[in-house]
Amino acid sequence: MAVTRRLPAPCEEELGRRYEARLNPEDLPLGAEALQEALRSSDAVLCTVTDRLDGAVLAAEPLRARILANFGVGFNHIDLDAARARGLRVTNTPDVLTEDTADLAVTLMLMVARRAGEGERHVRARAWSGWRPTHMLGTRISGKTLGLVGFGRIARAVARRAHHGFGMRVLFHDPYPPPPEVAAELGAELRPSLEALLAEADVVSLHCPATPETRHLIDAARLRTFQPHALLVNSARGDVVDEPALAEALRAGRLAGAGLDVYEREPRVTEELLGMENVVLLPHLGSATRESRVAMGRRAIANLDAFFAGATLPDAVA
Ligand code: 8YV
Repeated sequence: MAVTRRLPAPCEEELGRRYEARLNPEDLPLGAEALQEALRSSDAVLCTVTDRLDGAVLAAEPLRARILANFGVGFNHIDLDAARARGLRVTNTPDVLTEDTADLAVTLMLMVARRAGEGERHVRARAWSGWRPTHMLGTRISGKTLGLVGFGRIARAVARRAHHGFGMRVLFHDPYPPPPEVAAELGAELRPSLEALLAEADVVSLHCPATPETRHLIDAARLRTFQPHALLVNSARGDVVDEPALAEALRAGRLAGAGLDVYEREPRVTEELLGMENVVLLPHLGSATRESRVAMGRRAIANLDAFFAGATLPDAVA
């Protein structure tokens, strides 16, 4: 079994006990050649978001691997059609990271609204001259309107926090909405059109998967429908936002700020975004708690165990 990145120690220990695991102690991301070598020499590959498993990589010959157990819920870095065509099963790790990723989305929302990144930089630069009534005024979050794009597990966990914790009005848009009672329990109202949701929200938080349909869902035209005081939070995937269009909209004052955990070309962050005080930039930390990361490893191992036992895969995506 090839494990493409370092995992939390309890997961590597568990893998070592049960499998002949080839670990990556240097923890450098694998390029196309190294991924192909893993596919040629291992029965299983435990991969992550930094592995670009596209059609060309999955064309590796002779292919020994039979399963890609992804460490993470998102799998847009894996070409599922190519995997299926090569007889590869693919699994992910849903549920175990939901609460922590929702917390991170709320962290971004609060940081942008209350100018927390800017304030921290100010103090660390030793520029703070003292309290004053007009210093670094942000925006109140309590009671405002939150628009959720996508209403899956993580969005619902954000809705719960926003509605029950901050008394926010919660709107959502999802092409596959849940039964009305699920939304009602979270105080969330469906908006059948994305544009209507964007126009009404004080904060827009993205929670849709990255698919060909959602690529640049937030583009220049849709950014024009935001209210000028609105904030955008992205803890989903960078591809969902047209990054240059976002920078342009921020520069033009068509929205007031953004909190980003994910980017179009990770780990690259554009100079333009890096230079903006009203943008909070985090390094893809959504699920980065010890608890989530250990649970994600265990979930990936549970899928591998099921595969090699010939049992039904708990989290099959292909
Ligand atoms: C992971 C994530 O850290 O699960 C996901 O989809 O974005 C993050 O929680 C990352 O994908 C690890 O592969």
